Amino acid sequence: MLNILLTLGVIVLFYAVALILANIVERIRTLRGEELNYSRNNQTHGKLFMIYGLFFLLMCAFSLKYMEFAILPTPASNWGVEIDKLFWVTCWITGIVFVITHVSLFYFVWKYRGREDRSATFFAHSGKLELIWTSIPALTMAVLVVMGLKTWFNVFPNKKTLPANQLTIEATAKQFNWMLRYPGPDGVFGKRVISKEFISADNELGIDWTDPASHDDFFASELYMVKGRPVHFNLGALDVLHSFYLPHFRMKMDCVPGVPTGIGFTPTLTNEETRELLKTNKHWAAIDPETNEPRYMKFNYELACAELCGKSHYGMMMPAHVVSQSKFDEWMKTQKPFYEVNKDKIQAWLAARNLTASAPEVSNHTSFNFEEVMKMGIDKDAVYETDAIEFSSGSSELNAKSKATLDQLALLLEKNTDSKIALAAHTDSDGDDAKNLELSQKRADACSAYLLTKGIKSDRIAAKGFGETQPIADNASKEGKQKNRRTEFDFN
Ligand SMILES: [Cu+2]
Repeated sequence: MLNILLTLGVIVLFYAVALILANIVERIRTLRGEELNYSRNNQTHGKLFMIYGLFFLLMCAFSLKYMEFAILPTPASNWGVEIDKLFWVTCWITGIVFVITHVSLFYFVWKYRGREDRSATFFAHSGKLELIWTSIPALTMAVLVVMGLKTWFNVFPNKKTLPANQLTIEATAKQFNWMLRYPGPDGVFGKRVISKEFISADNELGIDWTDPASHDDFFASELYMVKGRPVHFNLGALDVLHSFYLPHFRMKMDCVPGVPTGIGFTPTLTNEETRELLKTNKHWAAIDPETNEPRYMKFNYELACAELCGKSHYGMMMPAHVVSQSKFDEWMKTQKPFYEVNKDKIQAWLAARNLTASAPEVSNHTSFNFEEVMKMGIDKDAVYETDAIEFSSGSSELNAKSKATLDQLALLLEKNTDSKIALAAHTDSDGDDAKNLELSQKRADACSAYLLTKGIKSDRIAAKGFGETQPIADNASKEGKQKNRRTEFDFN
């Protein structure tokens, strides 16, 4: 700080001395009776101006290079890549215009300086000139706007169908933190009731504890997402405007009290991968005196609030992590459902209102976990569900992930030679009933055909499509639909 003040002081003094010297020279000339030579003066000033212009442009280039480390690293989301492309196209266009206009500005000051032997041309109007300086910026703007709109429609698609394996997280902002609610293992959020009855200091979101889906919902103190798995945030705010901001993913959306908003993307880089990228960044590669390690070792993504929402606005920072599905599952296991932690309080609250928390339905449906089944053996009473056998909309073609799951089933059948498998494919209620039935049959058949290629005898496989006839959740909600699109199998 002192250094900067000293440097500034020296510059000011230097300027003052130059001014005084110039004044003295001028006075001496007047005393000597020399006439002021405006032409020569203007020429000197014009040249000085050009030198200054060059210095200015060089300083711009230098500061750009000097501050390069502060530019955000490679975007960690699919849309981030597109948004960065737009950003850089805009920077290049404006940068080129900046250089052209500034070079011309400083050059013209010298070229058109006042000279005694020439006078300025005057014209009031030129249609051609106006056409040029209107159409070029208009065209450039049109190109930028069209490119921007294209990206916008990608980021906010008007699509009803969601990716089958999408992770949905609810983020509610308040002064001054984020409440991140995960739907728990069932993938369904407990309902919320916005009424005085339900909302209290203990239940700020007004979660309806009579809804069994709420019993496994948990609040996370740090944001966890899965690499390569689409994530969607349902956004809200309790008090004032906030803004959900994930700079490393180039994602930002307002949180408005009373108006639900949302944003979604697919994380593409784990924290570990971004740390790797930051190794070459001079700020992040520098040793942190507190830990004696390079700073990048401690790097995490950030969730921040981008709306100046009050005096502790800056405190709305939360670490964010992108991890593999297996690490995410491990983390999920460490999270305690809010209902479990506060069971006594909630039970008392329910009892005071003569309400009961309806018990989760007893079901023999269980989600398929290959390692577990390998270890524990096949449960012949259970119906296994999996979303790892997935098909793109309207298709019955197996992708690599689905084949990998079927490979696991083939292994289990090889191991349990006395078992048979019954495969059942289900769809949600979107589209024509008969077509859904036909499609689900084709999908079940595709699974069975694949198992045949793995050497499983056809008399051990049964495959049936049920279309939309056997929903296990409400088709009115996206989450419900996602649960209904499933493949089930049981061993007998
Ligand atoms: Cu805020």
